[in-house]
Amino acid sequence: TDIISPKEHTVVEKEGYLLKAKIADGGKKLRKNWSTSWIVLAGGKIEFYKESKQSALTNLKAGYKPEWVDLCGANIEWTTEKSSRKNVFQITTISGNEFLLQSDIDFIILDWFHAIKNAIDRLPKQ
Ligand code: I3P
Repeated sequence: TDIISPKEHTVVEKEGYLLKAKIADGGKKLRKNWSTSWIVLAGGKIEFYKESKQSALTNLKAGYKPEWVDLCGANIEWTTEKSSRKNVFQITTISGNEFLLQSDIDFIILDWFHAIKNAIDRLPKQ
């Protein structure tokens, strides 16, 4: 696991709130449970914070490590089948983790889709 620390000079490419649901872990299906997450795209990975950005930063200083996904070799695609919600895309990692991300606001979810897709395309495939 990893955290964003000022020491690492990690460039944050994008950050913001989205609805998130993890639907598989290591290929094993999980019960869908949507929750708002503070999401940070940086250094070829995405970090998911359960709380607000402010408390996330406080927890980071205390050594709390967020959930994160390695985008190396990951796949991103829009889906209309895995949710009744609009504006949903899925990220699937090499390790078989599957996440749905959603926003009701079209430009917000489009910006996120393109930012994550660009990050994936810049990374090695394995
Ligand atoms: C699920 C919950 C999800 C919903 C899902 C339900 O019920 O309402 O929000 O997904 O639909 O099964 P529960 O909380 O009892 O697990 P969406 O909001 O994405 O539609 P699904 O079974 O069609 O995936």
